[in-house]
Amino acid sequence: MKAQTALTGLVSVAALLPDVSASVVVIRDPSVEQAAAEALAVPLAALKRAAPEAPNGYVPTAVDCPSDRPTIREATTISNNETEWLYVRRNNTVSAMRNLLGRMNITGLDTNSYIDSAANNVSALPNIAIAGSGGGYRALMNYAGAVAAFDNRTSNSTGAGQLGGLLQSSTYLAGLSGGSWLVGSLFMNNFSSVENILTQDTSGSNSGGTWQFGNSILEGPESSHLQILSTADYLKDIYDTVQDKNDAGYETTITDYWGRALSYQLINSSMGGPAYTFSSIADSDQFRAGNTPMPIFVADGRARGQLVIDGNATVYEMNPWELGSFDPTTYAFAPMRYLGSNFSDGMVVQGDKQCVRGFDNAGYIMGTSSSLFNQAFLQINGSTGLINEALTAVLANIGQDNDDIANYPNPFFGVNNATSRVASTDQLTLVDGGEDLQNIPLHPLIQPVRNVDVIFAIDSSADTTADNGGANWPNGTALVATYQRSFLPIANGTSFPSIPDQQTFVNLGLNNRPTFFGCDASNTTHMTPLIVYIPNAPYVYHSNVSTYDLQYNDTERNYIIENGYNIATLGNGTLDSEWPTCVGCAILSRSLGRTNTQVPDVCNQCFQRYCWDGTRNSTLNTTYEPPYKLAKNDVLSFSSGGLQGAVPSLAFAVSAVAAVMMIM
Ligand SMILES: *[C@@H]1O[C@H](CO)[C@@H](O)[C@H](O)[C@H]1NC(C)=O
Ligand SMILES: *[C@@H]1O[C@H](CO)[C@@H](O)[C@H](O)[C@H]1NC(C)=O
Ligand SMILES: *[C@@H]1O[C@H](CO)[C@@H](O)[C@H](O)[C@H]1NC(C)=O
Ligand SMILES: *[C@@H]1O[C@H](CO)[C@@H](O)[C@H](O)[C@H]1NC(C)=O
Ligand SMILES: *[C@@H]1O[C@H](CO)[C@@H](O)[C@H](O)[C@H]1NC(C)=O
Ligand SMILES: *[C@@H]1O[C@H](CO)[C@@H](O)[C@H](O)[C@H]1NC(C)=O
Ligand SMILES: *[C@@H]1O[C@H](CO)[C@@H](O)[C@H](O)[C@H]1NC(C)=O
Ligand SMILES: *[C@@H]1O[C@H](CO)[C@@H](O)[C@H](O)[C@H]1NC(C)=O
Ligand SMILES: *[C@@H]1O[C@H](CO)[C@@H](O)[C@H](O)[C@H]1NC(C)=O
Ligand SMILES: *[C@@H]1O[C@H](CO)[C@@H](O)[C@H](O)[C@H]1NC(C)=O
Ligand SMILES: *[C@@H]1O[C@H](CO)[C@@H](O)[C@H](O)[C@H]1NC(C)=O
Ligand SMILES: CC(=O)N[C@H]1CO[C@H](CO)[C@@H](O)[C@@H]1O
Repeated sequence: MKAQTALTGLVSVAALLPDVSASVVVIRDPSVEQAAAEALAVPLAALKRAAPEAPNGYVPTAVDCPSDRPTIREATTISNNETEWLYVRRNNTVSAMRNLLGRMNITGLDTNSYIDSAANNVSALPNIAIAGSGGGYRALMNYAGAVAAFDNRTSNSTGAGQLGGLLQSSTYLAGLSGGSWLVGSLFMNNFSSVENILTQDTSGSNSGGTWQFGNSILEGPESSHLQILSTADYLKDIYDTVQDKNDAGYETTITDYWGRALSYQLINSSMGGPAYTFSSIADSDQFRAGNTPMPIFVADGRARGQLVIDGNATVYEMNPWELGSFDPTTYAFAPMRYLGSNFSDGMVVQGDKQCVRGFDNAGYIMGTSSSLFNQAFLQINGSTGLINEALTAVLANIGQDNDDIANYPNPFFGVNNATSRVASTDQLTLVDGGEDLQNIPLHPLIQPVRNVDVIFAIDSSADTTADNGGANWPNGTALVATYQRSFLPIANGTSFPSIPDQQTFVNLGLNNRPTFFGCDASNTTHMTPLIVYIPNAPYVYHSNVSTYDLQYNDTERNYIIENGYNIATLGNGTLDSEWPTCVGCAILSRSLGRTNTQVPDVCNQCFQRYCWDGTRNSTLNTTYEPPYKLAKNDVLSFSSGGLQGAVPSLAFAVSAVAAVMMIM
């Protein structure tokens, strides 16, 4: 139950800065000056985390351009910012990798001296990426479990059977849709560990930590930073901030509401931190010092009026410095910090106050990668019963008005006129990165200019449709989509390991245990990373909850995260005590090839066990009911009954958004 208290109207920003005792009380619904005061409070603190640095909260604001005016660059390579940052980060991964591989018991290879010699020869050093798929809260939680397992700050994560330190060894941490919520939430919270985020709230259910999923996203969390929050105030705040952006002349869409609502659940700051920008990550101390990997989100381009998306869609990435695409249909990058500015022919138009700051609101960027409303619309056309006519009408309206996309004043206007699809459009219209079925954010990681060696691909997709508990598991669709796209002209020099059809995935159990693809580097014409595919499966909990379930109590949240931890570690080595060795071999594989180093026997044994060997079995079989992978006494169950009726959450969510838009 929520109650209005004397605290309502006041919010404390002390917990913006968990390690600092400074406490600033600001007024709710702040004016421009008040918001500026809140933003100013932050530099007072010693620690510079991703920050509420937008000049005017959620509302983008025109400012004077810096002396070197922002420009659009061609996508021939990565940005200078990334190149410079890589130098620092990759150097930092040396000792992390040395520690990690040293624990992995790779008999026959002196990993210490191997890594030490690679330290002076960056082309020998393994280059690791981690990618988390879409799939709503299921994806957020499953990815959180895997990232916790990879994080050496997690308790006991550096013991036998464990993989702690893989996160510290990695260069890139990518997220798509629900996967971007996890990555975004970690970065907006000063790259806290998952364990730290979870232990912020220890007093039972829905007790006020950052990840309060017990209330649906349209009800709002119980509290926002020590402040009891009523649903009405929550919705009004969301509505008001979006309205203010609209009044300032920016065309808003349903993604604005969605992004604001997500912020309340993912950003540990009062009122969902309306002034937190994605580009502020680039300025945070931890990131600049190369103590974290580089976050990358993915979204798809979708023209107005177009509903179905296929492999020819332009894939965009968002990173702390830039938004753009390597695809020839755009082939350019824009500075993240100045999104919203009036760019033309690759430059901001001349004049004072032509640069815009604050458009890259962190929630909006996460909302862009996950604007799944169009997807919902497509599903309704094919589904019956579940969703009522009224909702269908609402969604149809949204679809007709094209309100289901994220709008960006198009920074690529007049750029690459001959080949770009967006050279002559005013708005750049982006949608959920999974709509082209490439539901794992592999696209930025297979770009040859990034030289990634190995991608740990955490797949929480809901592909299977079988009854009896067999629905909402992955079946390899995301990998198949990326593989097939690699043959289209739009692939523009990227390539991908051979991937079998989905029925083979199911029949051979490739969707039920980790599988390596592309082990033989010589089997593809161009360089490809090795893919360590880690599919969602029931180890200790049936984590195949619906994408559209937007509500989880703390117990179920923790169970899904724990299941994810077990997926990544094979039950802490219970299912294969050599799993950490095999992960080490996957990390080293491409590097060993480049340095002409003999592959140790233990690695060859690993590859026999985990590499897909080219076998196919496409016999039609629609049954998929995976049993628990761990023994009964490891399986998690709820102690008492009290089953809550399942809320038709998407219906609720969408009608509530519509209600907010209409009522207020
Ligand atoms: C990115 O690099 C440019 C110069 O290439 C520099 O002016 C800018 O400050 C850098 N951005 C960040 C966030 O470090
Ligand atoms: C690389 O990292 C080591 C510590 O791990 C540090 O001593 C050294 O200065 C760094 N080198 C560069 C070029 O940043
Ligand atoms: C985790 O790894 C980092 C990078 O190698 C290292 O600095 C840190 O001490 C490690 N932390 C723990 C708890 O092992
Ligand atoms: C390391 O692997 C070897 C086999 O290559 C095995 O005999 C040994 O027991 C393992 N050591 C540990 C600590 O797991
Ligand atoms: C870590 O290991 C110790 C000793 O085995 C155990 O008591 C503790 O509960 C473990 N912590 C976690 C978070 O699993
Ligand atoms: C993608 O575009 C190419 C031409 O660039 C075309 O040949 C192909 O049919 C398209 N594929 C799909 C799936 O639309
Ligand atoms: C591209 O198109 C824009 C507007 O349509 C035009 O202003 C610009 O000159 C063109 N650029 C080139 C290089 O042709
Ligand atoms: C795999 O998933 C797709 C949806 O992503 C579905 O259409 C297809 O029927 C599934 N195939 C199998 C064999 O599970
Ligand atoms: C949490 O949710 C699960 C699944 O809906 C339910 O079985 C369980 O009783 C709930 N626990 C609490 C404490 O509400
Ligand atoms: C593996 O370790 C994690 C973290 O310590 C724990 O949550 C999980 O239950 C363990 N799994 C098994 C099967 O013991
Ligand atoms: C090797 O490449 C061929 C041709 O693309 C493909 O059919 C085969 O499945 C690949 N083998 C493996 C193990 O990936
Ligand atoms: C490797 C490759 O084909 N690169 C092309 C990608 O697209 C751009 C823009 O069309 C071309 O200039 C590159 O040559």
